[in-house]
Amino acid sequence: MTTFKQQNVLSDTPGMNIPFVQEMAEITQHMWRFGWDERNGGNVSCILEEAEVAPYVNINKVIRTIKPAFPVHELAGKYFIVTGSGKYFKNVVSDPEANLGVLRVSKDGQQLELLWGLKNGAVPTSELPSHFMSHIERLKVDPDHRVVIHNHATNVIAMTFIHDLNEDKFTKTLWEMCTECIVVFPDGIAVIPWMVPGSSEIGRETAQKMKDHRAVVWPHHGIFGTGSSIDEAFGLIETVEKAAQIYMLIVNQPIKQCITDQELADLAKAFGVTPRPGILNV
Ligand code: 2HA
Ligand code: ZN
Repeated sequence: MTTFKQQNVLSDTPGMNIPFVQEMAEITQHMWRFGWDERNGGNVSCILEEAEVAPYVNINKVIRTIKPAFPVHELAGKYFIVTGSGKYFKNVVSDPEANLGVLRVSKDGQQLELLWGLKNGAVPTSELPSHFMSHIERLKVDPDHRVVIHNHATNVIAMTFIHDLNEDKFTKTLWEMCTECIVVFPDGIAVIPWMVPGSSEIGRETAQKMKDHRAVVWPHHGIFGTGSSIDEAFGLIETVEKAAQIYMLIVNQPIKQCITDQELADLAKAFGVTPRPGILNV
């Protein structure tokens, strides 16, 4: 009975009839419940097709324009749903229109055209430079790419205090923590130096890594994960975080056995994936 009532409340909430709004509301709620998005931590952006936006949002009515930190010619004409700056993931589900926005990059790449949401003058996530630059690089290597998720995955952050930040070593440790890791991220995990968040510099550094990785760790801050869908990007982060959690559980314990490099290589072969070269000693 309670569940039925709750569902009714949700579907009556403005925006929750829109499939891509509902998906964003659900994923931000999951991340908040995992403890990865305290306060206003984390941000999500997802590329939308005009054909999926048009049935729900008047694409000919620009509510207002917002100036991006830099012109984004590469994304001209593309539609996005994004989380808002300073907004709490906890609150998206009860008021998507205040916490999310649907935007189109103008034809000349100089403006963001707000089409839905970001009520009361809200603006897109402070990490939009990193998101946009990452979208640009991922689209070059993966035409199916659509989603960038940033969050403060707890054990990933913890691991950046005690583990070598060399990305091959970081990747190798994660691969060793759970059998499925090398299958989920054979391309490995990139790590950048600590930098000031929200800046174009951290955006450039992150995007540079996105040329050949789908996940980038920001030491002592969190992780960026990308994918062809919210499920893919979220699943990638979830898998990295799970491996980091195992690492944090075992790091101070005497290790009796582990997965060998040969076993990791056999695993990759069995699942038809190619591990990033130079990491396994086989
Ligand atoms: O504001 O996570 O990196 C949200 C953040 C900044
Ligand atoms: Zn952050």
